Amino acid sequence: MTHSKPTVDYSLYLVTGRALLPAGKDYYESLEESLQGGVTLVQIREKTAETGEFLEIACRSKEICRKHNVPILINDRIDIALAMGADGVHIGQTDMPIAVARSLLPPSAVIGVTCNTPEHVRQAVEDGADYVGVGPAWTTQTKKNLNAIVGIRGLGMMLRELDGTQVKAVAIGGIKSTNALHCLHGSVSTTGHALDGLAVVSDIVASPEPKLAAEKLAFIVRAFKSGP
Ligand code: TZP
Ligand code: MG
Repeated sequence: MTHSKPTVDYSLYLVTGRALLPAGKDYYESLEESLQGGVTLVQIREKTAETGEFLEIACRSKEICRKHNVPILINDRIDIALAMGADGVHIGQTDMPIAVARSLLPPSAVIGVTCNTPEHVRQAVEDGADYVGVGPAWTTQTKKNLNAIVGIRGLGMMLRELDGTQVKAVAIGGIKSTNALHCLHGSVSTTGHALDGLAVVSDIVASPEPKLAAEKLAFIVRAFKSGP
């Protein structure tokens, strides 16, 4: 891992999901095209791969991300992140506690946490998370055992907990180019604290044209950030 924290642009955060690839679409080709389309951060999320396969996927994905100067995070598996020199990890509420992950990872590691309630966010801030993934904004088939949908208002309530902190936030769950702007505008109008980006799986990964799918989403986030 590198020594200083990488500069992270959370605008368009691709979370991978191999099972969602269209028939015949190669995983690495899809990743490459997504990055060409403007993905700014990547998380490798592997729920079914054995350790060796996960490591291989993470290593090859890292090469592709490095070419685009985009940081790569690993879902849950601190050992994989350490083994292949990821930029950090994303951990869930039932995974390893942040403090333990921090103690194992280099100081440069970016650590993100899934949060479903304002209490989760408060705890993540206290525990020193770099960012929180708030949601699920909408329902989705992508994640098994999905937590209760929080909706736009729920996102806003979680974002409020970040006032006065440096902790960043991305929304996740059912986000598509058709509702992305609503997600960004709706959540900021609830409490006045804006999202830093959107985390997306199926709208990019399941697309036969991931570059185009990413371009659409990246355009929306840029438009939101550049103001009215
Ligand atoms: N965590 C909460 S919802 C979700 C994860 C990993 C899946 C989001 O996938 P999609 O396809 O963008 O709805
Ligand atoms: Mg997890």
